[in-house]
Amino acid sequence: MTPTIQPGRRRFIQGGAAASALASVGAPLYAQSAELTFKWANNIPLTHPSNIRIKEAVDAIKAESKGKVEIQIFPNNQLGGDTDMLSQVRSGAIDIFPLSGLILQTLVPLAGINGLAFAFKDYGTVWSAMDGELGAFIREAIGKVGLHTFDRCLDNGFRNITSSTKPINTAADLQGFKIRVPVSPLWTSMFKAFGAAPTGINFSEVYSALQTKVVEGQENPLAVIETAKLYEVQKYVSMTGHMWDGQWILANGKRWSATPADVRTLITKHVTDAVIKQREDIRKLNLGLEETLKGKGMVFNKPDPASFRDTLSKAGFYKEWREKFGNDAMAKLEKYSGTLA
Ligand code: X2X
Repeated sequence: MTPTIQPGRRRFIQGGAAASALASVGAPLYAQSAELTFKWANNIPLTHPSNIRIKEAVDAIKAESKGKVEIQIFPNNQLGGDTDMLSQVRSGAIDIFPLSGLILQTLVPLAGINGLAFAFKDYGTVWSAMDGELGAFIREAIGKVGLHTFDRCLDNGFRNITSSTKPINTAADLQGFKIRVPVSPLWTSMFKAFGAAPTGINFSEVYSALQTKVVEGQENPLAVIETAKLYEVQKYVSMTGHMWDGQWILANGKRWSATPADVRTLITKHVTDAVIKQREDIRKLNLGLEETLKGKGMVFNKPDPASFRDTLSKAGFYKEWREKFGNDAMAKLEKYSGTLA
């Protein structure tokens, strides 16, 4: 019996391997160029662990697909600020884009829930929640707006406040403090509840906003403060650890479902691998970065979280967000965080 040829069912990568074997016998060079290209864009420099690990994944995907699948990385807001990149991943101008759940909140309200102040006491709790029931619940909500979400999110980190004017020791120091926050309802609400004067600014504009003193301060994990060189325009780091933030890796839904299944599996495998390594990098980096940043002239202090938490409670912050997220969602979070009030 002669084998039936079913081109529609041929696996993309196998087909590619056969094609490139032919191509190597004196065929023109273009036959070896990638057949599927994806644009991956983000908001941070190439030196940040997220980009270092994603670059490794991209190289592995290219090698394993024999050059057929190529992901191009556009780091450091080259394709626009976060708000703009979010529109582009929805329209398909960008294929893959990691974004903080809190910024995604403008589109998927529930996605901000992990940013509730002081929800997570440590990384163990963060990953149980985000790789567990809470994360699954959030991904389901993201799926409803036509975006594919990879199962595991990148670590951005626990966030700390920096300032060019003064250290923040207690919540009272935040009264009237001009602080940049990412463009997100939860972030703005949190800093208003602290009594500060927050302005929503995309990360692409943060360095210049700090340099020109449009704002006095901002808040970010140490790995971002270091790789984006914010130490050049900020003096104090107050280790408030007021919230944990991570990035969901989003893909344009149509592009993703039109991608052959074996390519999706290949990309997912290497991206997941990169995320696991990236999380470990950030954890280790954060342990050593205090010394590095002190060496750049930054001054550190470690505030007691109590005054910050009390201020938020008294301002009705947790009550307001419990109503917005709803009891079901809050129950999923509080399974890991304990009661937030
Ligand atoms: O915009 C920020 O502050 C950053 C870099 O932490 C995020 O991606 C949310």
